[in-house]
Amino acid sequence: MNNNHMTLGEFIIDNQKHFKYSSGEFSRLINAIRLAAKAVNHEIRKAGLVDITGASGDINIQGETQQKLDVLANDLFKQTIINREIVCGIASEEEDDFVIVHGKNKANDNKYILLMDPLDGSSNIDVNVSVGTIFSIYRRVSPEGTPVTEEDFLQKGNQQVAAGYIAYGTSTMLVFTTGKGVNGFTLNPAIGTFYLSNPNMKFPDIGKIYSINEGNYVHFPKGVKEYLKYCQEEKENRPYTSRYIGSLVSDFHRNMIKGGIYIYPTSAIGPKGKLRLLYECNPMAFIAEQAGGKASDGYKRILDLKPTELHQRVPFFCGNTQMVEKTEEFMSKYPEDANY
Ligand code: P6P
Repeated sequence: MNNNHMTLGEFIIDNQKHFKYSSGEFSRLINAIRLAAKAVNHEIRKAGLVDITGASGDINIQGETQQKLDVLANDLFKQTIINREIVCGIASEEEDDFVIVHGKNKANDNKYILLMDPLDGSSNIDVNVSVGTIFSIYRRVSPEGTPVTEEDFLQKGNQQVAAGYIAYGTSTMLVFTTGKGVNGFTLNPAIGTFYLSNPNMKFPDIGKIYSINEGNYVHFPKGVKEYLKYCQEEKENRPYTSRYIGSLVSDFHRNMIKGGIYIYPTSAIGPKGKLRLLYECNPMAFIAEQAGGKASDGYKRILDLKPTELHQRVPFFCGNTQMVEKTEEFMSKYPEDANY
């Protein structure tokens, strides 16, 4: 990495004037996420060693003190964010309910809430496949100085002030948006600094990759089955290519760079789909739209969906605008409740 690339710290300073809320708070938010990302990255990079040598860090050979990595990631992000005195509440895939964060003074005047999937795809750790962290940030809607409420977490995705992910892949990348486009930063592990490696990320106009777990084909809605057959036809620059890592962050990141669509639909065995609206679909949808892409549940814009519960699942079609619109064309042939 030649050092004429801007660092994340410099980028934050240069861009905090664009953050439509308090600039200092934006900086503290992203700095906290940056610190937690480096800590989680460190744990992930040595995960395979714990069972072999136990020599890594303060974890003994039996791994007795080793927490499951997704719980460890959850605790690292939660503690780092809380210590920064910036949020009044946190929701996480690893927490049954939202966490009320009291500021130093009892009356909590922190203005933001954070929602996260601290380690998405964590089952891939055992087979050395990339995983990711996904985060989403809103301003609270309940009165400042009072404890955060569920209403704060059930805002529509179109109210997000920032969203991003960390991809723990062949390199570690932090990719985020505050509504002014999408920028990607790559960690130089030798010095622990994130550098702006992918400025102003955009989906290519044409996408030719589809990412879906075709093992569930027999359970898919008719519209999805017909779309897959469309992708596999020998005509009009098709067939497309199928690529599915089984890690949302990695599949999304590749599709944003190379052009593609990620689909996790409802199925006869999963009537609501698998992915969570609040801390997986909404943040990825915000990023996708900021990168010129689209995200829907097959019928409606993800960011316009009104959440009803913290861990609710929704079908997810996300990627190149033209590919998402083609899937919606097939899905619209069948009413939502008669798609099997
Ligand atoms: P399946 C990981 O558990 C995850 O939430 C996403 O990261 C990934 O795309 C999907 O589930 C994989 O699910 O059912 O295909 O194994």
